[in-house]
Amino acid sequence: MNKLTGWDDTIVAVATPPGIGAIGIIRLSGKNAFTIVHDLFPSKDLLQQPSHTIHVGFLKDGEKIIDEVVLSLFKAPRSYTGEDVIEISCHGSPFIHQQVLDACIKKGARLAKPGEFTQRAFLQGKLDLAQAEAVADLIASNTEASHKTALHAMRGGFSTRLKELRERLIRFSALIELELDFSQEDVEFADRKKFYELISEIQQTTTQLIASFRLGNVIKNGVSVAIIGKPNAGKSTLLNVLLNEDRAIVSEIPGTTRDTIEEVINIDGILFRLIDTAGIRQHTHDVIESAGVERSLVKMKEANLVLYLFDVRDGKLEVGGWKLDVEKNGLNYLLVGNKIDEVDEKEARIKFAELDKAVFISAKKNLHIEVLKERMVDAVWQGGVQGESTIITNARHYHALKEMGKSLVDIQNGLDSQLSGDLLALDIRRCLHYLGEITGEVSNEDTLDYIFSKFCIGK
Ligand SMILES: Nc1nc2c(ncn2[C@@H]2O[C@H](COP(=O)(O)OP(=O)(O)OP(=O)(O)O)[C@@H](O)[C@H]2O)c(=O)[nH]1
Ligand SMILES: [Mg+2]
Repeated sequence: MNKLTGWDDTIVAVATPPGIGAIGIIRLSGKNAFTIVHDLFPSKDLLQQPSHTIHVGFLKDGEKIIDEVVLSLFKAPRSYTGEDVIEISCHGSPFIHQQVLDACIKKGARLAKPGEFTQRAFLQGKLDLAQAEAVADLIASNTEASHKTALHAMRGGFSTRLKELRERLIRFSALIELELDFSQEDVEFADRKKFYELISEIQQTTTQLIASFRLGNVIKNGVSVAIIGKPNAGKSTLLNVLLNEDRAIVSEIPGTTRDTIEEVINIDGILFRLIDTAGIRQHTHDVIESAGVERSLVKMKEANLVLYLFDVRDGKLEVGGWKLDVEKNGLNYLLVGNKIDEVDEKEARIKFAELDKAVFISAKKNLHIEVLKERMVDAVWQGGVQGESTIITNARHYHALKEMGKSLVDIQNGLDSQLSGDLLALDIRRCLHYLGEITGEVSNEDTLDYIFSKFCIGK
């Protein structure tokens, strides 16, 4: 690992966001962190201080006082990176931050690259790769649900499980490779039945993780919700009431909304991207409106969830075209009967009784909107992935898991057809490779640079 470029340097960066604040933190990590700061901090002999202590004093560049600061000391290996780390808390002025950085660089530190602290934590074995990537997700998390999945992954989540499976697979692989050395003698060290069981177990975990990606992805990036329905159904009114503001124009003229409008709301810790669309009707001679209708249909197909809104005063819900579209595309949808304030609620429920999924609301009078929100949240969690269970959110992991899945099928087919040990060993190696890619046992400098370059500087 030591051959990575710049690995030996002591790195420095501002760890707090740019701009003015109450305090700012400059972080150093590397073998010279203590001597560098020691030279800038005359009031105490830092080299004699124990780990996990804090010290107040002036930070000086030669005779010039830069700031009065607080130092937090972390000696290797008990630090975030696993190396010697010092955090300098100074006053939150960008000018002071720059002065502190310059002084550290003058004494031999180098400016850290994005994510380099976390990269070092990974290289020192403090975190595996999946955990390190979860650190970036944790920083970026902006809802309760995305925070929870990132935290779970950072604390080991599924990588512990994958590592355990990988170790068991390595043991089998070693036995099979051993058989190859004795190929003349026709011996079997690896119990094929047990091996088959292990492969099924890995396959189960892999399939489950792959399936969780859809949900993981919506948790991370938000659930797109297309509000679809005939002109005048009240789609824009619904958007406004969900947002609690007059975002879209509402009028009694059918065909008011021409273009799609998107806004974001947070319901129960989940981010929803609401999309108000142009009302769908087949026979419009208005070119702009029909372009809008086209766009609505596209948005509907792309959405994670469709709210199909209808006016409860309509004689009967035309379940024709849209339902086919929704179901053909495997879309998740909720039927929403609007304008319940205009009719007798009980009668309406009886009239539409055959629509078992329907929710009845009045967008205009703000009736049962909470029920609709609950149903939207339920629609996201449906599919059984809940609470503590592991959810993957990272596209890199998803692709590695997919490849693993393919190699597992090959191994199984190989076992079924009593494939020779050397060919089986190849498939196993392929599977091990992808497993290791997720947790970082298998990695190269380019992949690492790519992953960590997406972090912010100072992390
Ligand atoms: N009584 C009643 N009227 C409503 C309700 N929701 C919307 N309306 C009215 O229905 C009319 C159409 O509402 P919009 O929200 O513009 O309908 P839309 O579906 O966006 O229509 P287009 O953009 O033309 O497709 C307006 O006059 C609204 O005030 C409701 O719950 N009850
Ligand atoms: Mg509208």
